[in-house]
Amino acid sequence: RFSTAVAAEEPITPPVQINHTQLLINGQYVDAAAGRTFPTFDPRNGDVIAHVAEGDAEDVDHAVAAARKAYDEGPWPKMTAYERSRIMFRTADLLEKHLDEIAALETWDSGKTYEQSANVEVPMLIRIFRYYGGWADKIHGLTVPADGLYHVQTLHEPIGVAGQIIPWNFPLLMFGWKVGPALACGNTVVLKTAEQTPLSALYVSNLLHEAGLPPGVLNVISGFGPTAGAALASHMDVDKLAFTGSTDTGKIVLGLAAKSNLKKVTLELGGKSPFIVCEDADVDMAVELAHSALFFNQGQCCCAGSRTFVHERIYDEFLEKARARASKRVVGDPFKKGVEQGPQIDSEQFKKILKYIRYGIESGATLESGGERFGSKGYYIQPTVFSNVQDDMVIAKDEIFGPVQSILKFKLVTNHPKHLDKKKKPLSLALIDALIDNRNLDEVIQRANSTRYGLVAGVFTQNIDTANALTRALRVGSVWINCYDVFDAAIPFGGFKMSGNGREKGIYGLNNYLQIKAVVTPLKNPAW
Ligand code: TXE
Repeated sequence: RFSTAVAAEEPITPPVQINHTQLLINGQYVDAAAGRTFPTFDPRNGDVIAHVAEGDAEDVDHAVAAARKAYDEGPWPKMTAYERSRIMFRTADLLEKHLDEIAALETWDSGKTYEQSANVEVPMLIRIFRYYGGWADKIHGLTVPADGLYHVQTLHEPIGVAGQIIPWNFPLLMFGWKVGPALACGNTVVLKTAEQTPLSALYVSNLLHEAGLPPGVLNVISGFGPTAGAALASHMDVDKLAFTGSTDTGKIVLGLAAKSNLKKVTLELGGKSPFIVCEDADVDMAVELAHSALFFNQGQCCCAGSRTFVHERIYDEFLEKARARASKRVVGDPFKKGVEQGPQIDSEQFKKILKYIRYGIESGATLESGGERFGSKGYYIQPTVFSNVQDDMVIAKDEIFGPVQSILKFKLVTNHPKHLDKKKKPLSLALIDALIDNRNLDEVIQRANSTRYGLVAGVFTQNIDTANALTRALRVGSVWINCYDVFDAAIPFGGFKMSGNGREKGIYGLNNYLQIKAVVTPLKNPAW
């Protein structure tokens, strides 16, 4: 059913050279202080791609000192905002010029398809640099009409040294979402990449310097979480920490921040997002979007639509089509044109996903498609579909982070406003009542919300009232109605509940990197 011919071939040689494997501190590529390195692997076959400098607490100290100096003594926060903006725009131009190499490096290190890297992720990275480059000279405070004879103004100032810890599922996008707003606001940065994917950030950071970024403004540490990551989270001279990763590690870094200097922390964590297909949805569109909502990036997305709720009246048709679509998914070497799904990131994630597939089978869900590894080399997994999934099954509760779709049946009880007595109340109030009633009535709302996570949701319906009711009742940071995975530099992203706090991207993303200073001056000097 899956195109095994592709995996059996020799892996395609990536069209890129690896030039940067050292840590980037104070504008220089340097070895780790302890001289250690670690291997980064090709997920297509487990071969070593390169040995990369392994930073630890001492290197983090050096990087933070460089960032502190670049912040305190300048030139970065002291440069005109226009100059900062121009460096960010020049960076975007250089990223565009080197798009092919960057995309190849990203695919080689992470296993995502080259088409995705080149057509989606690197272009989004470029867009982020242009978006936040555009903001750099438009950040300003307010004048405040306070009581009394005072002139009151607020200054929106950078926070200082930002520590950033990113994961391996979108190495470059996470780099952009974090570095873009931090630099636009005038902060300096120490960023720790994920140990699985250190290469692309090192390459791209060189382009930032080529664009004119002064030394020390952006420092990049490759290394492991409990050493380099923990050192950054607990550093006394880091003013702000931005983290993307698992909820468990999010708790650890928040604790480290609290125990050290109470640095401000924003967290973007896991999810178990509902994808709700109502009775009146366009089934073919919903099948296709539910498929990509889950399988995109090998299922390794915090916002994966990992609980596909389908109304009972269209359930059979949806299931048939979802199974057929997954069976047609093209798995293989991510460098090959037309391939939709590459390997999982590493053997740990590969084993974790296969374990969850076993749990699904053992707990009585129906395996409709896939269920095993794909090929015999590397970390490929067959696109897998389970039906008859129940809310209390572990596959419906835990973040699997792999190509495993879980389909659940629901019954929507809609309290449409036409049933209301319009004579008693104006229609606008009646509508609000209807929405509130829906919150109580709808089984799917209760089930969708019954998770510790709250990142995103998809809603598929042609009925505006149903869409409104679900949108307002779902406790999530983003709702996509009749669409999914719409990421734009201007649209904020982040979670409710244990999916994290703070919002990245858009105007809201700036708040993470600014602090507000209130300045009060008497309108008339009291001594006069
Ligand atoms: O995540 P970690 P892992 C989820 C997904 C996945 C699971 C485990 O379910 O299967 O997490 O993945 C750094 N102090 N997500 O183990 O540990 C680490 O080096 C400071 C969802 O890779 O959270 C890396 O840079 N830092 C997620 C980053 O944290 C530490 C994306 C993320 O790794 C640390 C990735 C420590 N003690 C995984 N320990 C999403 N939200 O998209 C680790 N790190």
